[in-house]
Amino acid sequence: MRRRDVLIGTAGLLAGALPVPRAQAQPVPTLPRDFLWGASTSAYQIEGAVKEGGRKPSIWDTFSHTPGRIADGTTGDVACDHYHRYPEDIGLLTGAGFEAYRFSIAWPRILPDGTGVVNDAGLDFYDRLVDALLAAGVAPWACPYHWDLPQALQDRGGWTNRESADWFADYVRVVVARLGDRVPNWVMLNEPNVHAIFGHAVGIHAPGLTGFPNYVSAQHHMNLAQGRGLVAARAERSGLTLGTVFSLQPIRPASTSEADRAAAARFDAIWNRINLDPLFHGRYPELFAADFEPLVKVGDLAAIQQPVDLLGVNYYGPSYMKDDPGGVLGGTGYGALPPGMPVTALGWPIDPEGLVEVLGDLRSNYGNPVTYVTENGACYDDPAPKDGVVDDPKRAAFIASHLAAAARAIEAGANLKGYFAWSLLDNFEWAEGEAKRFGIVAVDFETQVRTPKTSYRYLKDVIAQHR
Ligand code: IFM
Repeated sequence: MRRRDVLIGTAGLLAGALPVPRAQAQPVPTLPRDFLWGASTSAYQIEGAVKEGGRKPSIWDTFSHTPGRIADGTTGDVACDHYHRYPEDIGLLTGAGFEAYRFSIAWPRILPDGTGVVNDAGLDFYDRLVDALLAAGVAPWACPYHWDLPQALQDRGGWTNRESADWFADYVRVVVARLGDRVPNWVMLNEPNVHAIFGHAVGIHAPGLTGFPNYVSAQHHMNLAQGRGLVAARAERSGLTLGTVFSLQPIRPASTSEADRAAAARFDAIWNRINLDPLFHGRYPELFAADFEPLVKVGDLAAIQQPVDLLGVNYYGPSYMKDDPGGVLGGTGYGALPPGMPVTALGWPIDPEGLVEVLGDLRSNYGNPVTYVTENGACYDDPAPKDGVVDDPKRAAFIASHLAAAARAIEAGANLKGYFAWSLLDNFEWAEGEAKRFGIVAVDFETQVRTPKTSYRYLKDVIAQHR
C-alpha cells in the first residue's frame, strides 16, 4: 500500500572511468559558489549485513520479515551490501564531485540491545566509513536515527515509552564520543513526522502501530529525544555543527470547500508544525496542543527548544488533503490531486515551487535558520542498463527543476546552504521494497553491480560548473 493511499478513507567509484550517459539537456541552475553538494542514504536501506559485526534486529528487520508488510516481499537483509562495498560507494560520491555525504548510523549496531553494552565492532564499521570518506575528501554528515530502532527497545514500548528520549540521548553520547573528532556535522533524527505518522498512526511502516494516541506519544517522545540528543552531543564535544531533519511540504486543500480547507490546516499542523513549533517556538500548534498536553511534563518544551546550527529539510512535494471524519490523523485523508498534476512513479505530486514555499515559511515564521535540503529526489521506473548506462531523464528533470527552485528561494532570501540528493543508490524503499527506485546510481540487487544514471551525470555536470 502506498503512503498516499493509506489515509484515504481511514485516515563513482570509478564513475569517471565507467561509461555514463551524457547529461540530457537539463538547465543548470545558478547557485552560490559556496553551495554544498551532497548525497544522502540511510543505514537500513543500504547496509545489509544485518547479522554481522554483533548487530541485532531493528524494528525494520522484524517488520520486513512479517509476511504482507513489504509490497515486493524484499527485506533489508542484503540491500546494497554497502557494509562491505562502502569503498566503491565512496568512489561513486567522488566520481560525481559530491563534497558531503549524509549517512545514518544503525543504533542496533552500536547498542544491539538498545541500551547498555556498547558493541565496538559496530563503532568500528563507522570508523572505517568516516576515515574512508575523509581520505576521499568527502565531509561526513551523520544522522544517528533513520527509523531503525533496536527491536529490544520496541519490546519496551519503543517511542511510546517516555524513557526513549533518554535511551536516545545515551546512544548519541556514545556515537559522538567515538566519531565526533572526525564528523563535524550531526543531524539528530530523520523525519520524525514521517516515522510517527506512518509507523505509529497508520501502521504501514515499522513498528506497525496504529491509532492517534500512539502517534501523539511517539511524536512527543521523538521531539524530546531530539532535544536531549542535541544537549548530549553538545556536552560530549564542543564545536560540532548540530541540527535535525524534518520532511516539510505545503499542505493544500483537495477542493475549495470549507471542510477541506480546515482539513488541510489540521494536516499542516500535524505534518509540519508539530515538529517546527516546539523546536523553534517551544510550543505545540494550537490545533493539537490539547492532545499533547497530557504527555508534556514541566520542562519538556524547554528541553525540545534547543538552538540548532542548521535545519535539514527533506522535500518531495505537496499534499492535497480532504476532510475525512474517520481519518486517524485529525479527521483528514489524502484527496484527489488537481487535474493534470504531474506525478512520480509513486503517485507523488511534483511541484518544485513547493520547495520555495517551504523555505519561505521557514524564513517568515521560524527565523530563517541555516537550511540544507537534506533529501530531494524522485521515484521512477527506470529502464534496464543498456551499454553500461541507465537513462533516467525524468529524474534528471525533477532534480533540475528543484535546483532551479532552490535558486529562486535563495534569491527571495532563504538561508539555504546546500543540497543533498536522495538517494546515492537505489535501495530498500521501506514498505515498497526494492522495486521502487530513487537512486541516481542503479543497483542490480542480484549482482550488486552499480550503474550511474543520467541524473548522476547531470549532478556531476552541475557540481563541476559550480567549482
Ligand atoms: O527513502 C525515504 C527516506 O528514507 C526518507 N525520506 C523519503 C525517502 C523516499 O521515500
